[in-house]
Amino acid sequence: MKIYVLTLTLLGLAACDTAAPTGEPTFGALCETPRAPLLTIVPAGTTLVVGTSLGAEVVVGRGPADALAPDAWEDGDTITLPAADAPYDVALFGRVVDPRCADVATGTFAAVYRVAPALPAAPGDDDGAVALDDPRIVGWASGWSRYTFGDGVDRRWQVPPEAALGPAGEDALATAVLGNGGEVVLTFDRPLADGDGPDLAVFENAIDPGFLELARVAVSTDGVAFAEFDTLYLGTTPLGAFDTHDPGLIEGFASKYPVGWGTPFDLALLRYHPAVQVGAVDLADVRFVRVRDVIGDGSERDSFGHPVYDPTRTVLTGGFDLDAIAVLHEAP
Ligand SMILES: [Ca+2]
Ligand SMILES: [Ca+2]
Repeated sequence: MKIYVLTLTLLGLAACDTAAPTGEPTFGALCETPRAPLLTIVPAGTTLVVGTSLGAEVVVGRGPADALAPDAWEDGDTITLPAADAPYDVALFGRVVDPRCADVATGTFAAVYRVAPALPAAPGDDDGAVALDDPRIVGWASGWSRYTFGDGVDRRWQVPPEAALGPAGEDALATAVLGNGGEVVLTFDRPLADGDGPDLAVFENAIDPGFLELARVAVSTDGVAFAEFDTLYLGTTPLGAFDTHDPGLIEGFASKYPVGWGTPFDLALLRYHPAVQVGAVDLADVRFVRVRDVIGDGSERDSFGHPVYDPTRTVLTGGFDLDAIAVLHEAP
């Protein structure tokens, strides 16, 4: 039985709705709308598993980008995106066929994937990187509600994360230092909302295109339930503390780009997240954005189950260094 790997990292929200301590799971969880990792762009050759938290039987299908239904339903829960003709857009679908769900209305997963020969590696590679003076920016994070720094943070950097508030800049030292495994939650004057294209952009302080540290980004309406963006990491080699990343191996993490360029995030990619599906996170009313440093020793996994490597183990300004979070769409 294939169980979609993302479910291993859900926030406990699905868990409370999924199973009694013993015995059969509830039908509501068993028959949930299936999903696959959703990213702005995926490389050709990617294999997607469409599944549910509890591994209900799923069929999948594909069609043209404007299709409302698949050309045909295919057995199995897996789709591999072919390399031929990339770049291209394709619509993928999935639905639960488990007979125990026959009497339960379940939703259909439907998403358009942008398939490229390879992931973009630099701003300007058709990747949607957001410049710090991008005219689409309508605001910046203005407050914070939580800051828990990890290890590897020198005492001088153990200060409230005020440096991450307001506009991004070119000063690589004006950042909130998260430390290894640390996290910060920022707040905004007005809620963010899902509009056309990216809705927020996260800026780090990398002074060199590969001198990146990775973080996971999640959003919340109430500051309690968070929906975390899917991630893809294609590197296979552990990185020492002063090694550099290849940005072309990274998608869905902050940060992919050097100082002055923000990594875009589209709230629409979270529409099948269980926290959104049950209404705990409202994509038209996002009030909190969480940025959490990735422990880069390979112990953490991306949404596809790959180990994630990040410079390990960094000190002084260890971990992700958050410069700013830009708002591209806010609630009316
Ligand atoms: Ca959007
Ligand atoms: Ca890290």
